Amino acid sequence: MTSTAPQTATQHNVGRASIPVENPATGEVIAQVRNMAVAEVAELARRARVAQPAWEALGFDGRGRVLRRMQRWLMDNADKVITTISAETGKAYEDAQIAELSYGAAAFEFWAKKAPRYLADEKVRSKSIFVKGKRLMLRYRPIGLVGVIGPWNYPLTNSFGDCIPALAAGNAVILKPSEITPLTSLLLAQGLAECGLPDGVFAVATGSGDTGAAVIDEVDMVMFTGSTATGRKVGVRCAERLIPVSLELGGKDPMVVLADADVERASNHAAYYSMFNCGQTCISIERCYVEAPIYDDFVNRVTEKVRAIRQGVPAGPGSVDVGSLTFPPQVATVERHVQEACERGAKVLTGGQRGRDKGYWFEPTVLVDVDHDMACMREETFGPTLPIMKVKDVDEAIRLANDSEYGLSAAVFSRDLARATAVAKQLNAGAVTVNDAVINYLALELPMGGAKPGSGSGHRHGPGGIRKYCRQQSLLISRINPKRDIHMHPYTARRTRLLGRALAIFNRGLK
Ligand code: TXE
Repeated sequence: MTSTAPQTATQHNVGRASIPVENPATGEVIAQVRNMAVAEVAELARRARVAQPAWEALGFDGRGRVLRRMQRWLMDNADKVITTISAETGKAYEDAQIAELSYGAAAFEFWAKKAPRYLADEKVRSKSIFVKGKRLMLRYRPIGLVGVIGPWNYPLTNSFGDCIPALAAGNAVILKPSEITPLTSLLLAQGLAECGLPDGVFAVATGSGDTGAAVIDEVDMVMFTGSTATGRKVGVRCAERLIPVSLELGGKDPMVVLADADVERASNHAAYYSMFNCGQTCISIERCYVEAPIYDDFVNRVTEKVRAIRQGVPAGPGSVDVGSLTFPPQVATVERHVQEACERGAKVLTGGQRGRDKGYWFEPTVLVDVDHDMACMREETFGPTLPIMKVKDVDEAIRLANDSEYGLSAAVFSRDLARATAVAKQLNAGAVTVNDAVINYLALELPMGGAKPGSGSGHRHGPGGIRKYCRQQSLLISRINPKRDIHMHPYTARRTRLLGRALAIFNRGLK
């Protein structure tokens, strides 16, 4: 994997004091941001640690008020937020509206509402004879200072989005956005300040991978989203510091289409969710397995739909369906996967070429006659390609879908819901959708995370999506308090016998 891994953004920026931010759809430099050094990150951390206790002391209601104000702020500034995201990622206006703005607004409301429930003190009952009559309680306390290190494909959802539950839990947060897309995070930091977030509680550490490493060295917990290769480095550094880490890494998400599927619905989902956000979604459809009887029909429909996609420089609502790639080296990765597949016998049904205009472009592409020796079926392409493979039966589809180092997401299409659900349960992925795809990410109640190491460890969303930003504290409160408890020194034969009898009765009772 290492020899074919794409160049990282960090390699472009080593030693620079500032980093140019490009609009990847035009190639134009639209801003410069600081490439923060170790000392600057340390100062952000110092200020965050000073500010955190008062933020925690505000309680769920006080923090929830700030978060709900931010939900309104996002909607009041919707066009500005969408335009900023679109300018630094090259994505279509609607891609930013559907998957970023709508997610962000919902997430502020969700965590403001759910934090008090998910983090409420829990009464615990114990069978231990030694704690009879004592009060036992489990509490969730904020971990302190959380570092969120994010990627470039969804600057609001995947990067800033993880800061929301961390803040709702009462932590201070330092966000290290991708050096490719830092502007959305800076805009949202301004929004949080306008909504009354106390100074220092949230900071954006702009910079390259070295800045990210400096963040890890300062914080009490890390939430990382990005490549499997960098995730491994982040995991090692966290292990050296003995701090917890949650990793959301790559995906090579399969779609299985059974012979009794609604071919029109399945092909619409395949075409849309493979090309949405120019294919740069960790849970997008990256490869497709279709049972032989409907294969030709499915391929024809998908090809027709992908051919009709309007790709171009986003210029507001409705202007294009798909924008550019965001990360410059991604063009070479996508091209390599398509070329290598063709050299080994695959066929391009539509697309297949990089764009010639300024910016970073690759055409929406459908590939057939592919097999599992090809990079396009094994490595994360993270671009606008859909390789489709014919399978003889459902067992072959399941075997091939599971033949991957990744296990983030998967989809099954069939009119027989019971059968599709049974297939879904056999797929080794953190989340599986039936007759749908990707949309599970917007159900914040439902955990999402990798089922195999290549896709990371830990989850976002659901109760675990906020508890991971907390330390568990167990409390035991003794209410009946004799001067000395029966099991204490000095040990005597009589008391030992009594205790033995009590244990025997107690453990028989447990049967
Ligand atoms: O990712 P990195 P890059 C995949 C996609 C892409 C490849 C590389 O295939 O081609 O990853 O993209 C920070 N310590 N995905 O280079 O390196 C870095 O600055 C601490 C899939 O952008 O993983 C950025 O903020 N931090 C993915 C973040 O890590 C470090 C989404 C992610 O960068 C660091 C994006 C270090 N040593 C890309 N080195 C998905 N699963 O959604 C870098 N960083």
